[in-house]
Amino acid sequence: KESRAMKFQRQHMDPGGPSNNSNYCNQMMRRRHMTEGRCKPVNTFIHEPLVDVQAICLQGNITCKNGQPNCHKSSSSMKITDCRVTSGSKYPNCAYRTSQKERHIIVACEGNPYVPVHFDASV
Ligand code: PAX
Repeated sequence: KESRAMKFQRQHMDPGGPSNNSNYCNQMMRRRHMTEGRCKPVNTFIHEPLVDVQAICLQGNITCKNGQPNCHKSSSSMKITDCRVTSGSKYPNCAYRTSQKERHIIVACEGNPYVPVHFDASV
């Protein structure tokens, strides 16, 4: 079974990116299986090495949006792409707007090893 840590990598890691291609989100949301059953409304891909994203779990500890205490904010800004479903998108034809950004990111971490399992926000 896919662990929470592996699911985070599938949904959020793309160290080889970004591609400056307006179809990036349409392709990646499908390729990473986030358009099955429904169109996942919002999803962020991170274009930084996995070790740098895992290291966020050792950086500034903050409260998550859901009130849990296990969130961490990256000390550096990171290259990301936000994917947001378009208003006219109708499942199973999921259509996304692609926006590239450089932001500090907030992830929730769990386990031993203590690794990212949820993407909370970018700021
Ligand atoms: P998730 O299901 O929220 O969390 P995501 O991050 O890819 O998935 P399972 O067993 O899978 O249910 N977990 C936590 N979740 C939330 N908060 C804390 N503190 C926490 N600690 C552990 C994946 C797993 O992490 C567990 C949680 O129980 C899950 O376990 O975001 C909705 C989705 O949109 C993404 C982030 C979320 O997907 P929202 O609005 O509820 O915060 N998303 C959102 C994004 O990618 N980019 C964005 O900018 C925003 C706003």
